[in-house]
Amino acid sequence: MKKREFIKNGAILALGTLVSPILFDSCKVVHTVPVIEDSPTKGGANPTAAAVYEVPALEYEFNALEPHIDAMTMEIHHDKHHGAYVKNLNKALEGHEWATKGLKDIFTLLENNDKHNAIRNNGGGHYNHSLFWRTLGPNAAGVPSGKLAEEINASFGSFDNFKTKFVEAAMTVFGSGWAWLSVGADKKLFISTTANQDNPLMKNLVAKAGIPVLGLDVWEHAYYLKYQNKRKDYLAAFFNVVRWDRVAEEYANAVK
Ligand code: MN3
Repeated sequence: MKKREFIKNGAILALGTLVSPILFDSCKVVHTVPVIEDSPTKGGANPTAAAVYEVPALEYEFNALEPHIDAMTMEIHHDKHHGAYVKNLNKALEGHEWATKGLKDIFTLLENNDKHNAIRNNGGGHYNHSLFWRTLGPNAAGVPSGKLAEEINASFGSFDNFKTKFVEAAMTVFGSGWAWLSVGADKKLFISTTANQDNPLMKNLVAKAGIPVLGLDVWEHAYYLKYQNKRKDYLAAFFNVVRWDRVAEEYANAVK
């Protein structure tokens, strides 16, 4: 399928989700919709079938986030890096006892040992990047509104304070990892970081568990072509492409 058709179908399906979640669930090309893929795209009708995940199509062109995130970084990051996580996740789940479970369930089962490293790293890689692409977009510069804005103000004092704290956290990630804004069990927002492709849903692996609503990839592959060692410049640029309307959707689901 050509990219333009992909986008068109994605838009139609995205519209479909607004009016009919059932239609959406039964649609066979569900993976072209940029939602976070928690469950396998195959195996629904046959629960013993192996999970097969797919990289979600971007809703925007690779160059759409310029000058903040460059086209080549986006293309390599989405097609090659995310592509590899998905390929390796499918391989790791083949014949595995967890093959028919959704990723969110799998995340809660992970323990701090080396037993499931391939699923941990590649499952996290798939989930984290799916959230990342979904909460980015062109012409998105702005501030949160509504309940999310109120909660950010209540938790961090102001949106500017939140950004400062989020950037500080992202700067402390040594090597590869992520910075997160999540909703905890108490329904309050908190900032945290994880190493590698771990995320706050992996409750046995993190200091504080929660449901992530915004993730920032601070692996060098996310920024090195444009920013080299200047991670802080990348972090500042990131806020120009955050879709707060999408973060608000994730937040609304997390506090349900
Ligand atoms: Mn990445």
